[in-house]
Amino acid sequence: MSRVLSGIQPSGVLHLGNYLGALRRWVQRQDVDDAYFCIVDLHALTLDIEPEALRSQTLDAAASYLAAGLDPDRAVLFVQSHVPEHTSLSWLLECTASYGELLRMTQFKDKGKGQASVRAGLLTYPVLMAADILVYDAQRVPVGDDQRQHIELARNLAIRFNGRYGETFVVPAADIPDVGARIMDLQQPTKKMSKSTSTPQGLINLTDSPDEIARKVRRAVTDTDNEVRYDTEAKPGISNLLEILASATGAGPDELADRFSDYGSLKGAVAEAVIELLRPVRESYEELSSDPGTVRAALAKGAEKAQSVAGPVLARAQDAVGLLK
Ligand code: ATP
Ligand code: LTN
Repeated sequence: MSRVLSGIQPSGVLHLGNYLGALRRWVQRQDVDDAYFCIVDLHALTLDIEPEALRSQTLDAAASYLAAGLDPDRAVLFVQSHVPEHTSLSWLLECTASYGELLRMTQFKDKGKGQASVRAGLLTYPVLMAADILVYDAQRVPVGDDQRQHIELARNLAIRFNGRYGETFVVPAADIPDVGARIMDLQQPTKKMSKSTSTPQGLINLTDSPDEIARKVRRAVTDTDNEVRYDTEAKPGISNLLEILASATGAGPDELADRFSDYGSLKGAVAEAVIELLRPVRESYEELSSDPGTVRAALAKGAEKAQSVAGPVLARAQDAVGLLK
């Protein structure tokens, strides 16, 4: 069994990209791997967020985890801030990372752009992410394509720390799917679908009704030549729809392109596939959102288990750098 860890920020309602790039694959992992999945609430503080929104979105994200099929008896489900070992380790890793390498992170450049004041946490965010991973000795990290650079940093920090202080950390590897790793915004198909930057029309949320899904897909931005072809450079909107359909059905995007002769029929098929894919998730989410006790109980159990693993790893790292016991 290999140890896997991943997380999603409670920065908004979870969307189709989170589901296809992360959640759905986590569910497949929980029986074959020793799986740890957290809600990374501390990461959501890197951008401005109302305290009440953070609290409720954290609980909602946990309900989405369960609704997607994660099972607290088969995977460890928890909230990042409930396990303070993450932030303790993060400091040791901040003293391992260099300022220059953090400045080079593309997500820092993108999210910091245009802001009058950039939080220091936005710069050190990938170090906290490295701590999330390393504090569980995780071997694999199932994520979408946008996290590739962050996982590379986690690897580099583990290798550098091990080189300086002796073998301490497992060096993790990214696990990125071939299809569905980068679902694009329906209104701006050259940008990824994102909780914090997409407009409501550009996003398909896990909580959207079938009608909302159909409307958003129908209005998705395409191009004017009406030829269904998978070409992400020349036809980003159509390619995104093909990618979504491929991810939902298991067929390849090129093969699917041959089956449609116009945009209308492609959009109809995409809407139907997404509605059916998300139907059980939304129904289960609705039940769970009226039952916060079940969600909180799952998180409490997860935090206890997570801490029992993270504690000894943190102690190992503290000992390695020379903190007095
Ligand atoms: P934010 O906008 O707050 O950064 P996000 O929507 O980009 O949020 P994250 O919480 O950063 O989502 O990511 C959680 C997981 O979902 C990560 O594994 C990430 O790679 C994956 N993911 C996010 N957006 C997409 C997408 N558009 N396509 C595929 N995977 C995605
Ligand atoms: N940075 C990630 C979220 C994240 C994460 C992690 C993912 C925080 N810690 C640990 C995998 C493993 C993001 O913005 N998607």
